Amino acid sequence: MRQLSTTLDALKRDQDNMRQLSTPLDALKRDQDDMRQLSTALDALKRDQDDVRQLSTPLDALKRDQDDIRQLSTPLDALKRDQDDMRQLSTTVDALKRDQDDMRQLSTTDDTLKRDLDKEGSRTAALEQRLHEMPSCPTGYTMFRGTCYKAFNTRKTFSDAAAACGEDGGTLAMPRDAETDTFLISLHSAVSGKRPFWFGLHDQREEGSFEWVDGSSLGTYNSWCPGEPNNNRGREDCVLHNSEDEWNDAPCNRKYRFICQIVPGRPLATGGTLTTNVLRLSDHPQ
Ligand code: 2F8
Ligand code: CA
Repeated sequence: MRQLSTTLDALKRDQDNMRQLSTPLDALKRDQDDMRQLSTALDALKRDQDDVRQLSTPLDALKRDQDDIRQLSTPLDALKRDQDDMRQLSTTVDALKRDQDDMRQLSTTDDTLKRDLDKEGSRTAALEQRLHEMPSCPTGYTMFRGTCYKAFNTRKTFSDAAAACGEDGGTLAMPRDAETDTFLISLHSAVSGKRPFWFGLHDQREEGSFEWVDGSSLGTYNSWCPGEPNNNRGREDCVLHNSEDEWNDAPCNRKYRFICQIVPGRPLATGGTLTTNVLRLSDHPQ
Protein backbone atom coordinates (compact mmCIF):
# COMPACT_ATOMS: atom_id res chain seq x y z
CA MET A 1 0.00 0.00 0.00
CA ARG A 2 2.73 2.28 0.86
CA GLN A 3 4.30 1.57 -2.41
CA LEU A 4 1.05 2.22 -4.20
CA SER A 5 0.58 5.41 -2.28
CA THR A 6 4.11 6.48 -3.12
CA THR A 7 3.55 5.67 -6.79
CA LEU A 8 0.23 7.48 -6.67
CA ASP A 9 1.88 10.49 -5.18
CA ALA A 10 4.56 10.29 -7.79
CA LEU A 11 1.89 10.08 -10.43
CA LYS A 12 0.14 13.06 -8.92
CA ARG A 13 3.32 14.98 -8.97
CA ASP A 14 3.93 13.98 -12.53
CA GLN A 15 0.36 15.00 -13.23
CA ASP A 16 1.01 18.34 -11.60
CA ASN A 17 4.17 18.66 -13.53
CA MET A 18 2.34 17.73 -16.67
CA ARG A 19 -0.26 20.28 -15.84
CA GLN A 20 2.43 22.84 -15.28
CA LEU A 21 4.09 21.85 -18.59
CA SER A 22 0.89 21.97 -20.61
CA THR A 23 0.75 25.81 -20.42
CA PRO A 24 4.19 26.40 -21.93
CA LEU A 25 3.44 23.63 -24.38
CA ASP A 26 0.38 25.47 -25.50
CA ALA A 27 2.44 28.57 -25.73
CA LEU A 28 4.98 26.65 -27.72
CA LYS A 29 2.23 25.41 -29.98
CA ARG A 30 0.99 28.95 -30.51
CA ASP A 31 4.53 30.04 -31.17
CA GLN A 32 4.82 27.17 -33.59
CA ASP A 33 1.67 28.43 -35.35
CA ASP A 34 3.05 31.94 -35.33
CA MET A 35 6.30 30.66 -36.75
CA ARG A 36 4.39 28.85 -39.46
CA GLN A 37 2.49 32.06 -40.30
CA LEU A 38 5.70 34.01 -40.18
CA SER A 39 7.33 31.46 -42.42
CA THR A 40 4.47 31.81 -44.89
CA ALA A 41 4.72 35.60 -44.69
CA LEU A 42 8.48 35.34 -45.07
CA ASP A 43 8.03 33.18 -48.11
CA ALA A 44 5.62 35.73 -49.52
CA LEU A 45 8.10 38.48 -48.73
CA LYS A 46 10.83 36.50 -50.46
CA ARG A 47 8.60 36.14 -53.49
CA ASP A 48 7.87 39.85 -53.32
CA GLN A 49 11.60 40.47 -53.02
CA ASP A 50 12.17 38.36 -56.07
CA ASP A 51 9.44 40.25 -57.84
CA VAL A 52 11.01 43.50 -56.70
CA ARG A 53 14.36 42.24 -57.89
CA GLN A 54 12.83 41.33 -61.20
CA LEU A 55 11.11 44.75 -61.33
CA SER A 56 14.28 46.61 -60.45
CA THR A 57 15.73 46.03 -63.89
CA PRO A 58 12.88 47.65 -65.82
CA LEU A 59 12.64 50.25 -63.07
CA ASP A 60 16.27 51.09 -63.58
CA ALA A 61 15.61 51.20 -67.29
CA LEU A 62 12.66 53.47 -66.63
CA LYS A 63 14.84 55.66 -64.45
CA ARG A 64 17.43 55.79 -67.18
CA ASP A 65 14.67 56.60 -69.67
CA GLN A 66 13.47 59.28 -67.30
CA ASP A 67 16.98 60.67 -67.15
CA ASP A 68 17.19 60.45 -70.89
CA ILE A 69 13.83 62.22 -71.17
CA ARG A 70 15.06 64.86 -68.75
CA GLN A 71 18.18 65.28 -70.83
CA LEU A 72 16.10 65.30 -74.00
CA SER A 73 13.71 67.96 -72.64
CA THR A 74 16.34 70.66 -73.02
CA PRO A 75 16.97 69.97 -76.72
CA LEU A 76 13.20 69.37 -77.09
CA ASP A 77 12.54 72.84 -75.71
CA ALA A 78 15.17 74.16 -78.07
CA LEU A 79 13.46 72.29 -80.90
CA LYS A 80 10.14 73.80 -79.89
CA ARG A 81 11.72 77.24 -79.92
CA ASP A 82 13.23 76.40 -83.29
CA GLN A 83 9.79 75.31 -84.46
CA ASP A 84 8.34 78.66 -83.33
CA ASP A 85 11.19 80.42 -85.07
CA MET A 86 10.50 78.36 -88.19
CA ARG A 87 6.84 79.32 -88.06
CA GLN A 88 7.75 83.00 -87.72
CA LEU A 89 10.29 82.62 -90.52
CA SER A 90 7.66 80.93 -92.67
CA THR A 91 5.32 83.88 -92.10
CA THR A 92 8.15 86.27 -92.93
CA VAL A 93 9.03 84.25 -96.04
CA ASP A 94 5.38 84.35 -97.15
CA ALA A 95 5.34 88.10 -96.64
CA LEU A 96 8.60 88.37 -98.57
CA LYS A 97 7.13 86.29 -101.39
CA ARG A 98 4.14 88.58 -101.53
CA ASP A 99 6.50 91.57 -101.53
CA GLN A 100 8.45 89.88 -104.32
CA ASP A 101 5.24 89.44 -106.33
CA ASP A 102 4.38 93.08 -105.69
CA MET A 103 7.89 94.05 -106.75
CA ARG A 104 7.50 92.01 -109.94
CA GLN A 105 4.21 93.74 -110.69
CA LEU A 106 5.74 97.10 -109.85
CA SER A 107 8.70 96.26 -112.03
CA THR A 108 6.33 95.51 -114.91
CA THR A 109 4.46 98.76 -114.24
CA ASP A 110 7.78 100.55 -113.92
CA ASP A 111 8.93 99.15 -117.27
CA THR A 112 5.66 100.20 -118.88
CA LEU A 113 5.98 103.65 -117.35
CA LYS A 114 9.58 103.90 -118.54
CA ARG A 115 8.53 102.96 -122.07
CA ASP A 116 5.68 105.47 -121.91
CA LEU A 117 8.08 108.06 -120.54
CA ASP A 118 10.52 107.33 -123.38
CA LYS A 119 7.69 107.66 -125.89
CA GLU A 120 6.53 110.89 -124.28
CA GLY A 121 10.12 112.12 -124.22
CA SER A 122 10.43 111.42 -127.95
CA ARG A 123 7.10 113.09 -128.62
CA THR A 124 8.11 116.09 -126.50
CA ALA A 125 11.43 116.31 -128.32
CA ALA A 126 9.64 116.14 -131.68
CA LEU A 127 7.14 118.78 -130.56
CA GLU A 128 9.96 120.98 -129.25
CA GLN A 129 11.72 120.57 -132.57
CA ARG A 130 8.52 121.52 -134.41
CA LEU A 131 7.97 124.41 -132.01
CA HIS A 132 11.54 125.52 -132.61
CA GLU A 133 10.98 125.30 -136.33
CA MET A 134 7.60 127.03 -136.11
CA PRO A 135 7.77 130.59 -137.18
CA SER A 136 7.30 133.01 -134.32
CA CYS A 137 6.78 136.74 -134.04
CA PRO A 138 9.66 139.13 -133.37
CA THR A 139 9.72 141.05 -130.12
CA GLY A 140 6.86 143.54 -129.87
CA TYR A 141 4.70 141.70 -132.40
CA THR A 142 1.67 139.60 -131.50
CA MET A 143 0.41 136.69 -133.57
CA PHE A 144 -3.19 136.55 -134.74
CA ARG A 145 -4.32 133.86 -137.18
CA GLY A 146 -0.74 133.21 -138.27
CA THR A 147 0.26 136.84 -138.84
CA CYS A 148 2.26 139.08 -136.49
CA TYR A 149 0.96 142.57 -135.69
CA LYS A 150 2.39 145.53 -133.83
CA ALA A 151 0.73 148.82 -132.88
CA PHE A 152 3.12 151.77 -133.09
CA ASN A 153 2.57 154.68 -130.74
CA THR A 154 4.30 157.26 -132.92
CA ARG A 155 2.60 159.44 -135.46
CA LYS A 156 3.71 159.29 -139.10
CA THR A 157 2.36 160.08 -142.55
CA PHE A 158 0.89 157.13 -144.40
CA SER A 159 4.03 156.55 -146.51
CA ASP A 160 6.41 156.98 -143.55
CA ALA A 161 4.31 154.57 -141.54
CA ALA A 162 4.44 152.10 -144.44
CA ALA A 163 8.20 152.57 -144.62
CA ALA A 164 8.53 151.92 -140.88
CA CYS A 165 6.66 148.66 -141.32
CA GLY A 166 8.93 147.79 -144.24
CA GLU A 167 11.96 148.22 -141.99
CA ASP A 168 10.58 145.37 -139.87
CA GLY A 169 10.12 143.29 -143.02
CA GLY A 170 6.36 143.87 -143.14
CA THR A 171 3.63 146.18 -144.31
CA LEU A 172 0.89 148.27 -142.84
CA ALA A 173 -1.75 145.93 -141.41
CA MET A 174 -4.37 144.61 -143.82
CA PRO A 175 -7.50 143.54 -141.92
CA ARG A 176 -9.40 141.54 -144.55
CA ASP A 177 -12.01 140.21 -142.12
CA ALA A 178 -13.98 141.44 -139.12
CA GLU A 179 -12.11 139.29 -136.59
CA THR A 180 -8.73 140.63 -137.65
CA ASP A 181 -10.12 144.16 -137.73
CA THR A 182 -11.43 143.79 -134.19
CA PHE A 183 -8.08 142.36 -133.08
CA LEU A 184 -6.29 145.43 -134.53
CA ILE A 185 -8.62 147.74 -132.62
CA SER A 186 -7.88 145.99 -129.33
CA LEU A 187 -4.14 145.85 -130.02
CA HIS A 188 -4.06 149.57 -130.83
CA SER A 189 -6.25 150.49 -127.85
CA ALA A 190 -3.86 148.69 -125.50
CA VAL A 191 -1.00 150.87 -126.74
CA SER A 192 -2.62 154.21 -127.63
CA GLY A 193 -6.20 154.22 -126.46
CA LYS A 194 -8.96 155.60 -128.66
CA ARG A 195 -6.92 157.39 -131.29
CA PRO A 196 -7.02 157.09 -135.08
CA PHE A 197 -4.41 154.85 -136.74
CA TRP A 198 -3.34 154.09 -140.28
CA PHE A 199 -3.71 150.63 -141.75
CA GLY A 200 -2.74 149.41 -145.20
CA LEU A 201 -5.65 150.49 -147.44
CA HIS A 202 -5.65 153.35 -149.99
CA ASP A 203 -6.94 154.53 -153.37
CA GLN A 204 -3.87 156.47 -154.46
CA ARG A 205 -3.66 154.72 -157.83
CA GLU A 206 -7.25 155.37 -158.82
CA GLU A 207 -9.77 157.47 -156.96
CA GLY A 208 -12.48 155.33 -155.43
CA SER A 209 -10.66 152.10 -156.17
CA PHE A 210 -9.39 150.98 -152.78
CA GLU A 211 -6.61 148.41 -152.59
CA TRP A 212 -4.40 146.92 -149.96
CA VAL A 213 -0.75 147.91 -149.74
CA ASP A 214 0.30 144.57 -151.24
CA GLY A 215 -1.64 145.52 -154.38
CA SER A 216 -4.63 143.26 -153.79
CA SER A 217 -8.13 144.69 -154.11
CA LEU A 218 -10.27 145.49 -151.11
CA GLY A 219 -12.52 142.47 -151.39
CA THR A 220 -15.87 141.95 -149.71
CA TYR A 221 -15.09 142.97 -146.14
CA ASN A 222 -15.06 146.60 -145.07
CA SER A 223 -15.88 148.64 -142.00
CA TRP A 224 -16.52 152.08 -143.43
CA CYS A 225 -17.99 154.71 -141.19
CA PRO A 226 -21.38 155.78 -142.58
CA GLY A 227 -20.80 158.39 -145.30
CA GLU A 228 -17.25 157.22 -145.92
CA PRO A 229 -15.20 157.07 -147.97
CA ASN A 230 -16.03 160.58 -149.12
CA ASN A 231 -12.66 161.86 -150.36
CA ASN A 232 -13.37 164.99 -148.38
CA ARG A 233 -12.21 168.09 -150.23
CA GLY A 234 -10.77 165.78 -152.88
CA ARG A 235 -7.69 165.06 -150.81
CA GLU A 236 -8.36 161.79 -149.02
CA ASP A 237 -6.68 158.67 -150.48
CA CYS A 238 -5.44 156.81 -147.40
CA VAL A 239 -7.56 154.94 -144.87
CA LEU A 240 -7.45 155.02 -141.10
CA HIS A 241 -9.40 153.62 -138.17
CA ASN A 242 -11.16 156.60 -136.57
CA SER A 243 -11.92 157.08 -132.90
CA GLU A 244 -15.22 155.23 -133.35
CA ASP A 245 -13.41 152.12 -134.56
CA GLU A 246 -14.62 152.60 -138.12
CA TRP A 247 -12.85 153.24 -141.40
CA ASN A 248 -12.45 156.69 -142.90
CA ASP A 249 -10.45 157.98 -145.85
CA ALA A 250 -8.17 160.85 -144.85
CA PRO A 251 -5.33 162.90 -146.33
CA CYS A 252 -2.24 160.67 -146.68
CA ASN A 253 0.13 163.41 -145.46
CA ARG A 254 -1.55 163.63 -142.08
CA LYS A 255 0.34 162.03 -139.25
CA TYR A 256 -1.32 159.25 -137.30
CA ARG A 257 -0.30 156.24 -135.30
CA PHE A 258 -0.27 152.98 -137.24
CA ILE A 259 -0.22 149.19 -137.12
CA CYS A 260 2.20 146.96 -139.02
CA GLN A 261 1.97 143.31 -139.90
CA ILE A 262 4.68 140.78 -140.78
CA VAL A 263 4.77 137.14 -141.78
CA PRO A 264 6.16 135.08 -138.85
CA GLY A 265 9.58 133.54 -139.31
CA ARG A 266 10.51 135.78 -142.17
CA PRO A 267 13.82 137.56 -141.49
CA LEU A 268 13.56 141.27 -140.91
CA ALA A 269 14.40 143.32 -143.96
CA THR A 270 17.75 145.09 -143.99
CA GLY A 271 17.46 147.13 -147.14
CA GLY A 272 14.36 147.87 -149.15
CA THR A 273 10.97 147.24 -147.63
CA LEU A 274 8.04 145.28 -148.92
CA THR A 275 5.96 148.38 -148.82
CA THR A 276 8.48 150.36 -150.78
CA ASN A 277 8.88 147.43 -153.13
CA VAL A 278 5.15 147.07 -153.62
CA LEU A 279 4.02 150.60 -153.18
CA ARG A 280 6.03 153.41 -154.62
CA LEU A 281 3.38 156.02 -154.29
CA SER A 282 4.27 159.15 -152.39
CA ASP A 283 2.34 161.05 -149.77
CA HIS A 284 1.64 163.65 -152.32
CA PRO A 285 0.20 166.81 -150.85
CA GLN A 286 -3.43 166.98 -151.66
O1 2F8 B 1 -17.44 164.36 -141.44
C1 2F8 B 1 -16.66 163.38 -141.92
C2 2F8 B 1 -15.29 163.91 -142.24
O2 2F8 B 1 -14.72 164.44 -141.06
C3 2F8 B 1 -13.43 165.01 -141.22
O3 2F8 B 1 -13.45 166.10 -142.03
C4 2F8 B 1 -14.03 167.18 -141.44
C5 2F8 B 1 -12.49 163.97 -141.76
N1 2F8 B 1 -11.20 164.53 -141.93
C6 2F8 B 1 -10.14 164.04 -141.35
O4 2F8 B 1 -10.22 163.10 -140.64
C7 2F8 B 1 -8.85 164.73 -141.62
C8 2F8 B 1 -13.03 163.42 -143.03
O5 2F8 B 1 -12.21 162.43 -143.53
C9 2F8 B 1 -14.42 162.90 -142.84
O6 2F8 B 1 -14.94 162.39 -143.98
CA1 CA C 1 -13.21 160.90 -145.38
